[in-house]
Amino acid sequence: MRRPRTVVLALISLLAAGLSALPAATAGAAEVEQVRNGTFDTGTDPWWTSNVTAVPAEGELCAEIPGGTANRWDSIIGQNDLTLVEGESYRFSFRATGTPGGNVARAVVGLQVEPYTTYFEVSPQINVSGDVYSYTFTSPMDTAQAQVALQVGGNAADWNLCLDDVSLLGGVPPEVYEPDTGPRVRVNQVAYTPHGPKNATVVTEATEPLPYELKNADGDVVKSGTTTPRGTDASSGQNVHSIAFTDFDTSGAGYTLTADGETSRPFDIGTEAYDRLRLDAAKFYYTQRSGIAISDELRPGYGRAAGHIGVAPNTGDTEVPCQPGVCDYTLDVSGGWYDAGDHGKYVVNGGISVWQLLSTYERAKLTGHAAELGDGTLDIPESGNGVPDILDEARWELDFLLKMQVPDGQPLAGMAHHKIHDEAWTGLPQLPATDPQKRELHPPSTAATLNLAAAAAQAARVYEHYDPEFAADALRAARKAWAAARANPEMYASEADGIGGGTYSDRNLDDEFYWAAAELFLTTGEPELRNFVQNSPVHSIRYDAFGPISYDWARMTVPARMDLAMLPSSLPDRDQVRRSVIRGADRYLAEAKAQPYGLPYNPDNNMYDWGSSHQVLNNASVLATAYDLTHDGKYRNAALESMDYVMGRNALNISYITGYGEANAHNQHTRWYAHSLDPNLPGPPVGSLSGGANSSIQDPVAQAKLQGCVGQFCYIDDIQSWATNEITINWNSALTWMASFAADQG
Ligand code: 9MR
Repeated sequence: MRRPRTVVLALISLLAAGLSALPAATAGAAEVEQVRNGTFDTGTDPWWTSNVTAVPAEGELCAEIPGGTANRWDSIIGQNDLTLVEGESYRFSFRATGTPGGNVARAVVGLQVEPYTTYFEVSPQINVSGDVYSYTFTSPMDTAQAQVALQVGGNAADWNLCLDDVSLLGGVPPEVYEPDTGPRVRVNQVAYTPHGPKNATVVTEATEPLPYELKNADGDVVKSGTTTPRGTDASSGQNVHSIAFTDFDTSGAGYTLTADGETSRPFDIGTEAYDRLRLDAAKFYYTQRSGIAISDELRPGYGRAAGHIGVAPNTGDTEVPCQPGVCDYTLDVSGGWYDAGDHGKYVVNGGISVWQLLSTYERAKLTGHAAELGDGTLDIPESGNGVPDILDEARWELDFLLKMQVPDGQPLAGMAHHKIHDEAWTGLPQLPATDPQKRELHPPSTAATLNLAAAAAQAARVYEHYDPEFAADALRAARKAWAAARANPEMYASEADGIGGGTYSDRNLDDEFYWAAAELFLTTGEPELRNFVQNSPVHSIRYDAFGPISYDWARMTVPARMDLAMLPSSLPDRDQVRRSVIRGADRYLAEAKAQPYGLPYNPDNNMYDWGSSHQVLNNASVLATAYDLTHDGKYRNAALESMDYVMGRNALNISYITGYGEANAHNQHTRWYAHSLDPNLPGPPVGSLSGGANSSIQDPVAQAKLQGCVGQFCYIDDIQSWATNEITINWNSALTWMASFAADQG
């Protein structure tokens, strides 16, 4: 502990005066310090350092850190052999001074041995002012092999760091986190469509109806009425009322709703925001691209070097070996999109994302809106090539998916490798081009093979008009994958294969077989495939396909049904499929009506799923499809009303779409739009959907701040909350699909 001179002098004079008025210890009895010699009063033992040069200092640890290393962990100051107790909360704090200021340190509490799991991490900037950093987290583990470490590498130039008062205090109360939820009148903070539903939710203690006023931007009251009490909303635990002002249809900006003494955040009535969102949601993919430099001209502020093109320090993705023992060839699997905030590329999740973008286009074509997604709409390098931009964008991923297929002449030829990613998780922030880790192909899986088959089969019909050669290649690859999956129906990706990348493991593949067969059938019309579809256990009317979650990367029955319902084919029981989609929509319609926040998603036991905001949108897309099938306005209205939830009409009063709505998610978990960790990096692009509330709060930040959260409240806009606040290609595809539907209703 380095004491400022004045304090030292004051203490000396207190002692000299014979007084014993030393400050009382503030720690409660149960709070126990885990770190030894965190004040450096007795030298620097038992601290260890790696690739830093200790500088003599009194009462603190100062070190020179070399610049120009690639990773945070290339220079470390740490202490090992600490004990953590599962479920106990700890306050991790330290004082740090950096010269020059502005370098980033990664402060970690984690396992000191492989796989070096981090239980808590933050990456603050260290300044010349000498700041105290303090965080509370809850240990997910019992271990006597924990370490605290400051990983200080990965900065461009040499710098100096002084560290003091490092503390890991056990037994502290878990932090009480109070989200700023703003005014109690909750609206779609972006826009209601002029001829669509207009609903709001008021959080109040009142049990009787309350008066409300709708005001325009000038503050004139343009409508008034009374609220409808709705009782306690299970998804938030709040007592709420609802407001319906659907019949007000004058377009404009800056409207507000006032009730119970509170005024909502402003909103528009109009369609312009949906026209923009349709494109912004799809533009998200360009900056997720691997294997190509991102043009700063096309995306101002987002230009960056190409990631993983066989140029150091990357080791991939042009010649990627398998994990040891899996294969003895290498593959060029460059290109594709990074899955999310990580640098992994996964065939399973690539498949649904491609399907949803291609379906956005197929639906737009069927409903006469293809031009809105046409050539030149997305400002991508291919704009102007005569192909609709959304197809050019999906092609970037399709080419990658095809590269993941096991080549002819190798064992398991035709199967698809499940995924490719780093050997271990990289820290934040990390630009794709600076990722130095070893990349590996993971074993082929049946699920990945079926994703490839389905997406490539769909591509074969969608690209036929623009690029017949590619369409033919895609169909060949799809057939080969289909045959390989039939021959190897039970090759499951391991649930344990989650180091350095997600698992995307799924042991129920009836739905993936059904989806791949449906796409192949819709493209080729072949009777054998039709028979497969009709005999699939998930095709049966007795099979309940429309559960609380309609579909996601692991559940692909409903997308198959939607396509079989919408696209022309010789399926004899097509009407029955259509009726099943409409019955599914009826379920989500009932959920939306029953819930005061109007969302068509009501998970069992109120356990919000990982990526709940996209589950809301996927369920909404079933409603939208029922509207396309029936033209019954009740489905359209419920689908449009679902947008309210993701645009701010929710318990947290937050829009989950970056750049849309006055209070919006913009600190999502990502390694290269990591502005909240490094001011030199951009934040997530406008139109990025955050995963949203997740009741299982798997990450340390969510665990520290959201213990005991109810449904909608299990969310925090913090870059380290990877369980509640990530961005992914399959979530933005849900947003693209629904934004396009909503824009079409203008
Ligand atoms: O979206 C996936 C979610 O359904 C799973 O429950 C979760 C845990 O396996 O993984 C999510 O996907 C992540 C993937 O594994 C790695 N990239 C980021 C994805 C979003 O968090």
